[in-house]
Amino acid sequence: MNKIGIYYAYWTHDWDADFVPFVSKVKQLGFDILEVNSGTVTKMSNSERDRLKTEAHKQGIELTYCIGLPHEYDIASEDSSVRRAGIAFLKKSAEAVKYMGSKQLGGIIYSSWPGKLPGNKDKRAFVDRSVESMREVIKVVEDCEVFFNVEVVNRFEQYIMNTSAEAVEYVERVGSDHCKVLLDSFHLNIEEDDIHAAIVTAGDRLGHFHIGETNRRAPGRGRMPWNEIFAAIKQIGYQGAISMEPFLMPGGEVGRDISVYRDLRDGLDLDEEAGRALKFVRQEIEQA
Ligand SMILES: [Mn+2]
Repeated sequence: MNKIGIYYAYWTHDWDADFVPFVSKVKQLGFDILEVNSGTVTKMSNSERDRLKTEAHKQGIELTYCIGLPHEYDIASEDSSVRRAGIAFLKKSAEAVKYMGSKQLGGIIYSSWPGKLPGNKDKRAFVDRSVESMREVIKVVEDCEVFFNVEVVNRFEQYIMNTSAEAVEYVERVGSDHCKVLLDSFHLNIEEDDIHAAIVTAGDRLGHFHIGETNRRAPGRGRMPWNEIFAAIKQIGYQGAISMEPFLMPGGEVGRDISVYRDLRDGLDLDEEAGRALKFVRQEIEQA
């Protein structure tokens, strides 16, 4: 059975947070993994990292990492100084993940988030620059023995890759087993003709998987075709992490950046809802 995680920002209004209290929270709810913001961990001192690492070890919780790079670190940028800054930040991020004793970092690490293709520009030049930057980053990722997973997101959030096929082409061009694909059911639902086929297309290139309903409610509340998704996951023999990313609360940086404009909690207790979704996901995987 795949290990199941949840993203800390389900509970926060800000991207920067103290992750330590969330370790015991997700443990009590029954999760295997807490997914945190790699930007915050990259900026931490070693003693701050030690505090989080110790707590995760004590609770038996694995940590995975996610980020949408800010514009100043866009490794696809036309501005070489921006690309240099992004490459340096991603190298530091790989070293931070290694320091934590963790393995997986993913997200929009190939450009910036949210990212729109500048008008009248050829996308291919941006993809080429991103691949070239990532080839440099991935050497450090390999040395650190960690994995960078490029997340396929919908057209309203990024332009470099919107489909599983585009992501596979990207990681093949990067040419390292340490650069893999991150698929997310929320984004798959918007862009793919066939969700099952998209997961099969990623195949053994799949390095991480995000789940959520079509409106980013927790799994089990909407019309996401879970049986189709988990059957595909089983078909390709994916053994990696499955991390849920529900976003229910409007307000703050998180509500603003995720475009949560209405309260999706509907009176639900967030902890109970996460626990319910976890049971639902484990049951769906078993039945698929
Ligand atoms: Mn995601």
